[in-house]
Amino acid sequence: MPETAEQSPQTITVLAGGIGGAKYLQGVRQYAARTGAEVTAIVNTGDDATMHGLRICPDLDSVMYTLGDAHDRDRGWGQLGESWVVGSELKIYGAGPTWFNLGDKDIATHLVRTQMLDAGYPLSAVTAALCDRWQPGVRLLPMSDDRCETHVVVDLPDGTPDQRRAIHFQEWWVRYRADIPSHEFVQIGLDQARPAPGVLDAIENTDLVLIAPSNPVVSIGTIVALPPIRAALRRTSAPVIGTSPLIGNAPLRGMADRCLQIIGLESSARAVGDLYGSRAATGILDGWLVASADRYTDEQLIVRGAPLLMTNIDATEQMVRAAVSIANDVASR
Ligand code: FO1
Repeated sequence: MPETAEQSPQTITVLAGGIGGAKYLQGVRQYAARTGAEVTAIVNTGDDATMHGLRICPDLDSVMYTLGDAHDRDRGWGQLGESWVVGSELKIYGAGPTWFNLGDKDIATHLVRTQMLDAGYPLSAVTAALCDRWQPGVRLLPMSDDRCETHVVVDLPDGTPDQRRAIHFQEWWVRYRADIPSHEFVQIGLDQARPAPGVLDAIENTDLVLIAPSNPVVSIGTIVALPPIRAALRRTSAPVIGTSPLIGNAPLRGMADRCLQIIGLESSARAVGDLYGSRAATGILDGWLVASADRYTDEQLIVRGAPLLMTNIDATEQMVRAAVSIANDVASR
């Protein structure tokens, strides 16, 4: 962190999930454009799935399309001006999963990604190639080039009682809307998954690390579940400042509250702050930006309140500036 407060971070690394993370990165990019900073986004790949033989990376695509200004503003995922011809044909064939909608433009992304992966390119190289077209204006890194999918242990509605099964996160969220008895999240392959090239360097050699207001369990939780990433966050000389994904202790959209409930936590800014933990203890945070209404005090963490509604990019940039201000306080302690 620069020695004087009025200077701003020249390199910023952001841990992010999908839709909320993409909106937050629009604010980080705008802030960085004003200060000349370089931004690297480390994006969750736990939501990734293979459907109809195509490798789909929802969070990487949400970030890429949003920063490429091509995202559908209402749906939150996929592209503007989408058509659904191929998906409809698949449904007529009864080719499952029929509950997962694939847009025609989106299918082109998945075809390019799947072809490159099949040719042996790692996901990080594929992502860089896709970004050549979309020009997101930040460097996009998958958290890992290795598969590390989030599955959910549930009681299936049509199964015999107490017959627990693990289903893919996408089936849990898209097919069942997270509305079935759910017991646990499991990241398949977590122990073998290595951080993608550049990820640890982006955490350890930067002026500032920001944790986006993404789902704390299945997005940020998945990224920091990789032991080398968690260790790098605890080791970096950069301040690590998180922004709460809750307002009034509830998420705007998505299923953060449902996910917190499943791991036995209440839906509150304090519970998420405790989940991430302070670096003064065994966690990853130096500072925690929460919605004004959710403010609380913590002995080991600088907790500040601010408006957290990302109504537009300027509002989001103000959130980023609030996080930078906490980082300056941390650095000058
Ligand atoms: N979300 C849905 O609610 N319904 C869908 O049919 C759906 C399809 C889909 C296809 C590609 C993609 O990248 C994302 C898609 N999503 C869909 C959103 C996705 O489930 C979420 O973006 C994340 O995985 C959770 O944040």
